[in-house]
Amino acid sequence: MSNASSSPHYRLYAHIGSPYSMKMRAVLRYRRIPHVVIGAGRAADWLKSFQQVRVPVMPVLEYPDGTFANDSTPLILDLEKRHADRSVIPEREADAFLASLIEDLADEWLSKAMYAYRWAFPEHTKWTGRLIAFDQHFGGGREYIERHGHDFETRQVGRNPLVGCTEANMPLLMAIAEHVLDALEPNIPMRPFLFGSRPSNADFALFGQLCQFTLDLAALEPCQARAPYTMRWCHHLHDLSGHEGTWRGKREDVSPAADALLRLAGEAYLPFLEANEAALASGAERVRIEAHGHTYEGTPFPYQRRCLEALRSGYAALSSEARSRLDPTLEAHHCLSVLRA
Ligand SMILES: N[C@@H](CCC(=O)N[C@@H](CS)C(=O)NCC(=O)O)C(=O)O
Repeated sequence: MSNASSSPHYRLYAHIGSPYSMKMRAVLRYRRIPHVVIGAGRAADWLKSFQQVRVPVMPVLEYPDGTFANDSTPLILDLEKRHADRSVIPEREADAFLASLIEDLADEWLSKAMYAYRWAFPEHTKWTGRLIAFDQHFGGGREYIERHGHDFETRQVGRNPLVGCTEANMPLLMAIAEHVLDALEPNIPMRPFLFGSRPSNADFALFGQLCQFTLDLAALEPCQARAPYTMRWCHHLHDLSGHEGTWRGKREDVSPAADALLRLAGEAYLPFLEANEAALASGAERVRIEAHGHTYEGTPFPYQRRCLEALRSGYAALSSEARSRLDPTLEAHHCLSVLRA
């Protein structure tokens, strides 16, 4: 029985190999919210934490009052209500909306490239399985780790078709990673964050996925060669507890990286969300899009329909002033019609 109810801090059940775990841990650290991480070697505890939430996905956050919740996007928003300092939601309304769109793109689209790098390169998955089992069963001994590593690898590779990491989709999945790295790399040396000199929920979401590229064997070399500063940036984002910055000033534009990411949203991610919604509505078993000269075909998911609904209601809730500021950019990047639908 945990004594969390009398404990003044949060407990994050998390792993270094879990992108959303790293996103949440980085937010808690940056925001200086007292917490401990239940990770390496605490497999039994985080499995128990899964029993406290509706959908067993990582990370799970245990609140100081002993309640549990997961799903990083609403968790981050909930922490905003409970803690005032060092917010990660940009203060300008229009920027906050763009940040939510980029956060979503990172969580739901870049994540497919992350999964592909991790589990769709057969020459690497044996070691990936073992290394993640090492994290989960830290100190468990080589034999135990290797047995669990093999089981984990088998399970995760078996999920490739479900998450869209098929051979036919690989060119598109790799193009997602390349577009994101190319959006960030030229800007990161001068402007490490998208909406000023402090990090937003969008920066942390991108980081969550990208920091896995610094761990995964298939991603390491190509990403390092393509985007060395972005890879290094990931190591900084892990702990920005000492960072001080401001949101952008009136005369300062959003980073050109945000613009490039919006272009990616308009070319691929939002069309994917729209096709996903249409497939669910018509009962089609497959969702299919063309983007960047490649094809993506996969299983439709209700979770991603909810993502689209959330983006649309975020757009609909904007003040007319914010909307008139945003619309030309959204229109130029082919994002507007999907958001208005
Ligand atoms: N939308 C969730 C996604 C969380 C998620 O998918 N977590 C992965 C690990 S990174 C997971 O636990 N997958 C289930 C599994 O591996 O059994 C979030 O933002 O937190």
